[in-house]
Amino acid sequence: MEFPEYVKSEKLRNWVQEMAELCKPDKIHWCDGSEAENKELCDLLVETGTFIRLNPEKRPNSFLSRSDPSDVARVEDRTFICSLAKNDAGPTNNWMDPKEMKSILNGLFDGCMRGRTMYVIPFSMGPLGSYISHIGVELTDSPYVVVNMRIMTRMGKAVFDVLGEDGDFVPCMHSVGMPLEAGQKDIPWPCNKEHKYIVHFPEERSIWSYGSGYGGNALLGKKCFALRIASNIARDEGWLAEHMLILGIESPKGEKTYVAAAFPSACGKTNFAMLIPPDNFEGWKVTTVGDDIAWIKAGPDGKLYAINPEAGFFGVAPGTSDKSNPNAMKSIRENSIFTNVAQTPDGDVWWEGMTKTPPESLIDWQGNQWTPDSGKPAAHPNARFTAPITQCPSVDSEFENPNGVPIKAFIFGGRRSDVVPLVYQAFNWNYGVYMAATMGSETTAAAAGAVGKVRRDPMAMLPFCGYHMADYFNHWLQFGRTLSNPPRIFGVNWFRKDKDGNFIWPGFGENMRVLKWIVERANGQAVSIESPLGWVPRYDDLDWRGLEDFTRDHFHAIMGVDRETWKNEILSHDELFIKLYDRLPKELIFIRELTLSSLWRSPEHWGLATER
Ligand code: TSX
Ligand code: MN
Repeated sequence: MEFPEYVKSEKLRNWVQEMAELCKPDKIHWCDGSEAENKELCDLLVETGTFIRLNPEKRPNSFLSRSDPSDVARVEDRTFICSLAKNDAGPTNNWMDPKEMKSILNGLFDGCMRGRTMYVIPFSMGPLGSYISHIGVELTDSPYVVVNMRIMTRMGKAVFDVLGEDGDFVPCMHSVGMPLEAGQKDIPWPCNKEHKYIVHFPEERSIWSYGSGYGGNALLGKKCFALRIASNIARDEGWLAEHMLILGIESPKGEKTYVAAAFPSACGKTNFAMLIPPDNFEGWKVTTVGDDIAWIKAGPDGKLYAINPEAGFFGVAPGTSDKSNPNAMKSIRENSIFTNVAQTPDGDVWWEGMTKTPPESLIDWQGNQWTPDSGKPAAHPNARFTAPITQCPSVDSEFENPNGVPIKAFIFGGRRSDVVPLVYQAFNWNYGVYMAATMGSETTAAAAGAVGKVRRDPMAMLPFCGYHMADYFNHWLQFGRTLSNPPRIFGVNWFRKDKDGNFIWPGFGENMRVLKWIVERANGQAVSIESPLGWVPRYDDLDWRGLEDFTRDHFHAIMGVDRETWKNEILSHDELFIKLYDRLPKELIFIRELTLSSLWRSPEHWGLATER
């Protein structure tokens, strides 16, 4: 087998050779990440029908892709953590014995790339050469994956220089699981309808994915590496790999503060990462470091520093509009890939929520003619855009800084129509970990199952933690003990409703008012009072310029902490705790008891508490 001379790593050479012998591709293509290579692959994808070139006048250098209707989302029930010991994966992950799984995978991958090209994708998660970054190499038979990985990661030849002769990398095996027999014609979206496996070997730090070409199942740098495998590395090495956006807030005085925030799905995480402050907030600016994943390490000065391991957005398209997120709309004006959105007659894209009135006719995500009275969505609810972060108007100046950005606060938030107040600050790190561990979100129509039921999603990591969730809580607690000045931890809820079922809080850009208080609290500037849940602002502690309609009564409706309701909320935390009982840190049990005991302080008396 021939190797490019710039590939010096024996470990990499041996692995590629071994995998090629297993998968038996017709050809091997070493990706260099160049413009020319990308053009060639996009042309190829257009030729084979995987890509439709969008109107270059409307959407330059952009493409539409329609997946197989059976391959439209991450497959959680086919996702496995194959640790040596079953209980190291914990009760919230699927597990299989690694030996048994390897034998299944060896069977499936044997000859799986016949008739296809195997692409070798070298990529860095995080700025090239940063002490926080890690390298991966994905082998795939999908050129769609290659061009998406080029946007989502730092991909290309330069990665081999960082890897050198004996650098470490995470091997990521991927196949769509549809070999081409001699003479068999390829189809636009090859995948395997019978067998899908998204497999992680945490001790070996490797990933095997079979049967799907979609999103997190196939772009292995994202959820598989940057969260499931990285969470294992982070636990062993004493840092954090989190499902968090990172944003910067600049005050009129030019002070810059960075925060990281975790939200479960359907809470508008990408919108928050690209927030535009209201007009009255002159001089305040929000900048975007990342919208999905944060890798966070203590720096030499004892502060926490975060990088975004990704280089692109893989965002949910439906609901994204010039109203909900102008920065996202500008990020996808060109050089973008759209998957499972609808196509307009003039060769552009459309999805539900992009405009108030839908176009009169469209081609829907399955390639069929569509009109507004078709009675079904034109875009798949999980349709996505892939776009480079650097195209975002609010991209932070330090996005490429290999040292990361200093994190002053963590924010956790779910979608709760009741119970949880607009904003509150944990008393200390351990209380914050409790708040984050018990975070819940109400299911929306977009997710499977009953609508409006609270689902616990600790730190928004339930589908992404690559080991026992209780060990993960313990890692958070232990991590806090190592910090002399840990970031402050906040809870938020944009989704509280009144008795008539209307959202009380206007949300979106107005969230800047909450963010401002959070930043000032984290910097020791704003005051608050004590509530049973933590420190909370009074009405006058928030900046209401331009939102005078939002009265004290509204504020009390959205900040209220009803004793009975909260008692039931805390009792309901048991369900999660019992599930994790065998490794649950005792701190969380104690804090649960202490919070229950504090609820007996009357809300009427909070206002008398001393400002702090
Ligand atoms: O993203 C959202 N954010 C965060 C923005 C920075 N969404 C969309 C969630 C679905 C992904 C929100 N939806 C937010 C929010 O803060 N708040 C709401 C609820 C809401 C919806 C509509 C209105 C107000 C609140 N008002 C009108 O439609 C006029
Ligand atoms: Mn995510």
